[in-house]
Amino acid sequence: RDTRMEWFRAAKFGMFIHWGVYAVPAGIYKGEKVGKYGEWIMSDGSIPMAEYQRFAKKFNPIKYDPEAWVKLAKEAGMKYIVITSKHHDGFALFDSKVSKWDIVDASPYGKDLIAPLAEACKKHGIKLGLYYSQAQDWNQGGSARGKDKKGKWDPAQEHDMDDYIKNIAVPQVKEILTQYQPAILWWDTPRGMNKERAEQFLPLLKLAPGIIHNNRLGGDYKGDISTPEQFIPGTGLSGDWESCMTMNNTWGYKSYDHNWKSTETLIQNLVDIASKGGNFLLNVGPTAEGLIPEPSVERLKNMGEWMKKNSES
Ligand code: JFZ
Repeated sequence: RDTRMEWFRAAKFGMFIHWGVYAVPAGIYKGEKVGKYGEWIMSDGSIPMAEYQRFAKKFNPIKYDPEAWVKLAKEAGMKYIVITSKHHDGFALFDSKVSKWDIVDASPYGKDLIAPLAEACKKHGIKLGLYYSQAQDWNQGGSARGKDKKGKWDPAQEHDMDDYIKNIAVPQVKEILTQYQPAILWWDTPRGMNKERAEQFLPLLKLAPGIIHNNRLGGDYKGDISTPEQFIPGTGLSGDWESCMTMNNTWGYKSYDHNWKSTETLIQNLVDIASKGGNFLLNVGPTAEGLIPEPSVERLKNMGEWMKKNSES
């Protein structure tokens, strides 16, 4: 009997965390509001590498309290957390030995952000998943899109993708799998991937026994779960699935996005998804100081209260 998916099927509800250097500009570049998603600001604003990298010098999340985040997730009734260990800007929230574009070498904070979260998760019985952008890496030679899907926007980005896969992405996936033993590897996005590139990642998964991975690796690999994004599928979706969704309009923190979904809507989404056999991965976008925005905290607490009330006999 394959028991690997059991915890995931029972979980129903998880916390997605989009966090990184993009929380510094928080959606604003040169005084202008840029793009749809906060974490896409470098691409949407065609920000040159050298300039974007300066934001890291202001990424100093001294208010980061991973145990408080885990407790909040638990209070909301969530059973797992998936955090961006590296998003498309390539910045690693962990101490990578193969790159200086990480929290330890490029920020004033200087400490691994994933390690203490992994520890807090373990302590409180919450599963930890890691999001890793394997194909897009706008600062280290992975694929890129840029405004109007034109590709790279800074000559400094010219770099062989196979070289990037071999020397950055594969070693970093090895690092996160061995160091944190995550329960989920959440690939994103398959842009520029092919079978040959995807196949360099697959054998690494055995480094974290029992790991579940999603369908965004590329090279036609389907993974263990499909990932409808920002919508709830109808009935009849086969296989394991997880709907991920923002609480306002952005994944990564934006200072001016106040378009919050109501607690009622969020509860309805959770019930709708759970009744159809899926999981709900609900996003928070912490600030550069390391705080989950108050409207998100409030909604998560309210969801938890609703669940508690409705599970009493
Ligand atoms: C990706 C990222 O580009 C985005 O920043 C965020 O992390 C999100 C969770 O995932 O965006 C996608 C990926 C897949 C689809 C749409 C947006 N899709 O399948 O429709």
